[in-house]
Amino acid sequence: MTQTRRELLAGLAALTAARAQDAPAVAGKRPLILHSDRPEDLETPNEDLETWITPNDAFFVRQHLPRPTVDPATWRLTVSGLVAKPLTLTLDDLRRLPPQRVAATLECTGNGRDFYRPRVPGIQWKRGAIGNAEWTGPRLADVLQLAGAKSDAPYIETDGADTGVAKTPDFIRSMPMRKALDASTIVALEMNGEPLPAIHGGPARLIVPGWDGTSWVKWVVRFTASAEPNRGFFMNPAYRYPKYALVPGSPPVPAELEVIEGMPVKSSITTPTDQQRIPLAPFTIRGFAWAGEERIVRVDVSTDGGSRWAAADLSPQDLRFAWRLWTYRWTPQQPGYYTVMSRSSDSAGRVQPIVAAWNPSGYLWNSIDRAGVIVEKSA
Ligand SMILES: Nc1nc2c(c(=O)[nH]1)N[C@H]1C(S)=C(S)[C@@H](COP(=O)(O)O)O[C@H]1N2
Ligand SMILES: [Mo]
Repeated sequence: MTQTRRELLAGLAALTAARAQDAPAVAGKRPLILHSDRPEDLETPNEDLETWITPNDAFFVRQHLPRPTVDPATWRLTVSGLVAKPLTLTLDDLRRLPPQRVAATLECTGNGRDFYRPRVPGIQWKRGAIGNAEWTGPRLADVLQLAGAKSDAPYIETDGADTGVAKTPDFIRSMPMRKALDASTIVALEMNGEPLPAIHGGPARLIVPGWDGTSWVKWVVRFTASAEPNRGFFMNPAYRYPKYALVPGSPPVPAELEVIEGMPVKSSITTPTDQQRIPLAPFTIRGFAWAGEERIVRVDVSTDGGSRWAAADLSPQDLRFAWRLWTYRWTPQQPGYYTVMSRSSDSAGRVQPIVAAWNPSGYLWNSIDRAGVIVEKSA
């Protein structure tokens, strides 16, 4: 008997899925949600966001330009600008500085863009352009001090080894000296106890705890102490957010946009996934919550579309800059359709909003999260 067209297609789909499992699309990564493979833009699926440390092979990836190949042996870092003596450092020079370990969540500014209405162009990230890791390396303050950077120089500019291609300019960022000198701002050489993977900026990248991922420059090759912020594309107009809420769908007003720094309070539901079917039995709802430079102080969960709320259990880590996992034990009383929601609150009194402020680039999505669940009578 000949195969029907539908059987044939199903067979092909199964084969493709099996191949995807055999050979992850990107070396060193388990299969992730692939938004682009050149340059790699990979999103972490919900099931890999349920451990406090996100494993390196499951950590999301975002880059704007072709990934540079950097040989740690010949890699050099220059420190220039408003400094007493400009310097060129090797990896060993950095290793000689006191190592600082920082647990911090890295989130892409565009995480959750897929949820904005009206839709916004750009990578349609859902919940997974985020991860939490332990980063180790010298303090940026110590690196700058080697060169005698003037602490009254207002800005530090950082360039990575990637370079501009076609219409995409070089990736350069700058940040105020106040954040550069913070003891938690480091030049990471390690991620979760391993040498920093090349795809995450190895051999060295910036860790700017609590700030959006764009500040976390990968493959750093130059720090310049400067009097002015960098004015390149990745500081202006990219990665800016309106100073006041805009009418959804309206065009950006460039003069009324500002640089994004600390991240807002948010939580995400990782279990259940939207429209999941579960049996009528006790069930653990799971997720993560974080608050940029603040701490998460509570997460509330609703299983009835936001009518009644109850506190979730938080993971023990209560650290600035790092996320907290939360769980909520739920015993649905009868079969039916439920809307599960999560809402976090932080140490600055911020509470996750019902409506995230729409903005032309789809940044900083932080609406109260939700998932629809179908509870079925057990067989
Ligand atoms: N040199 C360089 N650094 C970069 C980027 C880049 O394109 N080039 N992308 C930034 C952005 S927007 C994000 S969200 C994070 C992502 O880090 P990851 O790929 O390690 O997850 O890196 C940042 N650092
Ligand atoms: Mo990003």
